[in-house]
Amino acid sequence: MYYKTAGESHGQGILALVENFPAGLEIDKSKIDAELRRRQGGYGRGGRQKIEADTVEILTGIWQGKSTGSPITLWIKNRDCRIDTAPEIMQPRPGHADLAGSIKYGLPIRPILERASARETAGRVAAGALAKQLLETHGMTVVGFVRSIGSLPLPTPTGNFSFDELLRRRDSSELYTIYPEHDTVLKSQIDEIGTAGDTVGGVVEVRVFGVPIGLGSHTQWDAKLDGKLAQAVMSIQAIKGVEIGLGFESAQRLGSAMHDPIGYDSTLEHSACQGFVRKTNNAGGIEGGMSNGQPIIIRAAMKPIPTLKKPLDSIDLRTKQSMPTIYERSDVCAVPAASVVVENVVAFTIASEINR
Ligand code: EPS
Repeated sequence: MYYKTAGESHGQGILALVENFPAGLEIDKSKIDAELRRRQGGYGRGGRQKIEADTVEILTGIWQGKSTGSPITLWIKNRDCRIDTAPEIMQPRPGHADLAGSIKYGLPIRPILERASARETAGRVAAGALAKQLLETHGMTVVGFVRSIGSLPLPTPTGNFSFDELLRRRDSSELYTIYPEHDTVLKSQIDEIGTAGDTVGGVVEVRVFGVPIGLGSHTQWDAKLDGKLAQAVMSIQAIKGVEIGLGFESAQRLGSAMHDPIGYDSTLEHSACQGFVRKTNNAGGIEGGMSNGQPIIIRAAMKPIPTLKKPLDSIDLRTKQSMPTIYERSDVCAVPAASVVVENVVAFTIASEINR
């Protein structure tokens, strides 16, 4: 199972084509729409989301409410469709695809930014929300949330939170964190940053519950589950770091304080872990490129969005003279939205492993 996306930020819309989705699954379109709605939300979003009201149209691959095994086409229409009249930009924005894309393809910046835009993630979320419905039939659940925004610390969640508890907490926070009591402080931080004409990034985390032992493989570099997840997540716009389990912190620990000792509990024989229990999950549910029956835990670092009200130094591509970047509008903070994108991208990657 795999997917591709197509579409431009201010073109007619965004499309996702999902191949090799199994036949016979009942598909609930409202679950895809709910994820699209969540992706548009979160405190700190810019003016664009007041224009768009994303819903999916399923163009192919579903018959009488069920998947047919044929390619599934998911279509999300853009309301702000003005690509042909949108102004040309001559100053590439530091941090964006503008400079490298324009030079590589020998094109003006406009067609580059239109495809590089994070609007494309609407397609990834639609594909992921479809894949989640396959995961559900295998008893797997996925939840994504915001771990931090900017430099403001949030408590570190313990490994003991259940899926339901994480979901309940996350859905009561305007910032999609699992500590809604910190929303006020985070919101005023975002307001201050926005007033200063700046943008802010953060860290998001995704946990997958009910993952059986043995997804992925140790046998080849491109069959490893951690490698597949890292590529899927790292390819999301503005993501600059990915870690699984303890991630970078594991480099500082001794082996005895890192690896998760193995125990056996026969009452769990019929669950995902087949009875093989761990007191800790520092490995984040993956050992040797394979799922080990523990929840998968993956984090991603999102850089601040490169479109800033406060201009940055750049060069006019025609004259090669110094010119500040120009600004139309942007998000001050899209970290909550990124948590939805990472959640759905992870869901798709795991679902592809059960349906190879
Ligand atoms: C984006 C620029 C902004 C964001 C956009 C990503 O769009 P606009 O230029 O129309 O204001 O809002 O994200 C989305 C449209 C979205 O749906 O997430 C960019 O340049 O990457």
